[in-house]
Amino acid sequence: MPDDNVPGRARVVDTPELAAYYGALAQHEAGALWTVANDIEPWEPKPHAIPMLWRYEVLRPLVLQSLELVRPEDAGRRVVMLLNPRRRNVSAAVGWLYSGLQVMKPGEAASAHRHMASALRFIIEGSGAYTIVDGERLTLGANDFVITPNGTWHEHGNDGGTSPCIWQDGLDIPLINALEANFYEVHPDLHQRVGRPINASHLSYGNVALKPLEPDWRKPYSPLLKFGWDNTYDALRRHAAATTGSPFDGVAMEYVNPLTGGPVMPTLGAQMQLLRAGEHTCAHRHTGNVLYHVAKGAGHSVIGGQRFDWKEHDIFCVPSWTWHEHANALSSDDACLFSFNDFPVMRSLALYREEAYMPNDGHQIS
Ligand code: 1HN
Repeated sequence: MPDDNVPGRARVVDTPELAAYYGALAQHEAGALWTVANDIEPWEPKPHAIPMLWRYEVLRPLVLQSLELVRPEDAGRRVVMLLNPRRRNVSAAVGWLYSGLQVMKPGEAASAHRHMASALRFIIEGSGAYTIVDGERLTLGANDFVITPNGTWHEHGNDGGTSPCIWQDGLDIPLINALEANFYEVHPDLHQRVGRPINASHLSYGNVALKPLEPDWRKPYSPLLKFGWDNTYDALRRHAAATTGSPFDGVAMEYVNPLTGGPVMPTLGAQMQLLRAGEHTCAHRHTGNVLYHVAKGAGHSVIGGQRFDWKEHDIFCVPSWTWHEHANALSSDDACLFSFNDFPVMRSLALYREEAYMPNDGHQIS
């Protein structure tokens, strides 16, 4: 809707007197609200980020090239970031979410650090990858999902593998920086002492619908740090046998804190969704930003009216309040989309809103 001539919206016409007045205010670090009111109060969210698709077949060779160019000891982390044209200044892939592809050679290990940003990783390829989070060593395979909540010591390595391992990192670092709340520390010994059994959180908390009677947990994030692909895919297929799923998301499940049923971390949520053979969802939009990773299969999504064709390990984003729908191209197999989002922030600030696309039977393009 145009801003001009709408009662209740700013529509002050410039005059020489007003120009002089604005100049006088500016001299005292003050300004007239009505000159910016319509920009800072848009009718609805106007995301800076644009819908994007990052193709794995294009990025993979570039990620591998970095193995010969920098060492983790020098670079800290050997990562190729995903950038969005109008979010480059804050290193965000979409909204206030950062993402990148990290690579490690067999035998490499990066030192431990901690920060106030929360992080997650989705493993793409390679065997022998591990991450140590607060003294717990987690072994990682393809399509496993692991969290590094804010404030936890963490370090990664690749041992036993014969090929480089590559994973996608996701962090809320642009948000934490925008809130001016970030702290960063290098571990005093450079590496942690592993003080719990390997995969301990998975052993105690990774059991479907069974939780310890006396949980030893009082932290604001999930005690379960790793969510394996086998369990996840199995859960989706079982759920698919019991439901038609959501018209917008197919058969979708959220990775949760098993003690609360809430999101895995205070600022970041994550999901895996299954699109049945040939399924094409209806479009909707919601506040909150999402980065998708194609865990399995091939298809396309229509995001803000634009079609993006994807296949395994491609990554794409849906900016806040942007119409989106997904289609599985395969007529004989399901497709799975991993995604992470800032919904926990939207929900805890009471900002979450959702709307269905009504025209054209719910599809943006025919
Ligand atoms: C970080 O801690 C990691 O631990 C990866 O692997 C990427 C990007 C920004 C800030 C911290 C890691 C990161 C990061």
